[in-house]
Amino acid sequence: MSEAQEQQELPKAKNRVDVQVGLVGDAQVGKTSLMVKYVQNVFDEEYTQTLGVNFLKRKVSIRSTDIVFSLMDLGGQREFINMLPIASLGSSAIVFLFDLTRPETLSSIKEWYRQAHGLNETAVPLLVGTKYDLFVDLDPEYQEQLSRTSMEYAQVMDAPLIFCSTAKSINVQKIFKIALAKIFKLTLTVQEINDVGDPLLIYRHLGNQRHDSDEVSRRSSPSTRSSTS
Ligand SMILES: Nc1nc2c(ncn2[C@@H]2O[C@H](COP(=O)(O)OP(=O)(O)OP(=O)(O)O)[C@@H](O)[C@H]2O)c(=O)[nH]1
Ligand SMILES: [Mg+2]
Repeated sequence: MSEAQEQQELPKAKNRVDVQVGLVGDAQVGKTSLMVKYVQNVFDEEYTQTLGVNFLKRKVSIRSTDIVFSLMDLGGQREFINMLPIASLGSSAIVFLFDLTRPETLSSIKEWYRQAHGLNETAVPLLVGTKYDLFVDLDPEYQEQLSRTSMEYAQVMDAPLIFCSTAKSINVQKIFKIALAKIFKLTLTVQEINDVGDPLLIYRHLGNQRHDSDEVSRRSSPSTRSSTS
């Protein structure tokens, strides 16, 4: 059989792109919960501290491309900071998480960003506020203040800002859709949410200033208009 015939008879192989995403932030903000929800669609109310780095994979298909996400979840206790390179180096996006009910976890983002961005300047940063289901019951003035401060942080980091609830499945899938769109510089049709008090989803003018040197951005250009779930 000639080579041309052989190629015709084999099923067409899908393109495969590997994308590593790091998850960082203080202890108990909900990094592991978010990753497990995204990969296994399960939520556990009980807290199990992450010792070192957790790692899960999920495949999503966009048109003829399989995107294989490798999610690297770093334990938030200070003692694991020496493992930050595992979550940062090689990541195309780094998700910085804080707990919407604990403002001090947002303040900590400065230090997480300084260190992770220092290790990997080309990774797309995303700023994610967790536990929106609890936040929405707090004092409206607090909600307003925290939302405004988060927006300022997102602006400085040039990072999309997303409020989510893993417990109530709010904006979980969208975090990773936005990460993918920013990594591959794709147009995204997800509706933005800008009103204070709502689960914010702001990405259009944020997270676009990454250098072009990241190799994944040259490897494929699937469209996120088709479903990624
Ligand atoms: N109500 C509510 N609780 C949540 C949510 N996400 C996580 N939690 C809870 O918050 C606690 C901490 O969640 P984890 O995912 O273990 O936090 P973590 O950031 O991985 O913590 P470390 O591993 O110590 O860094 C657990 O009890 C979760 O059930 C959420 O969206 N809503
Ligand atoms: Mg954890």
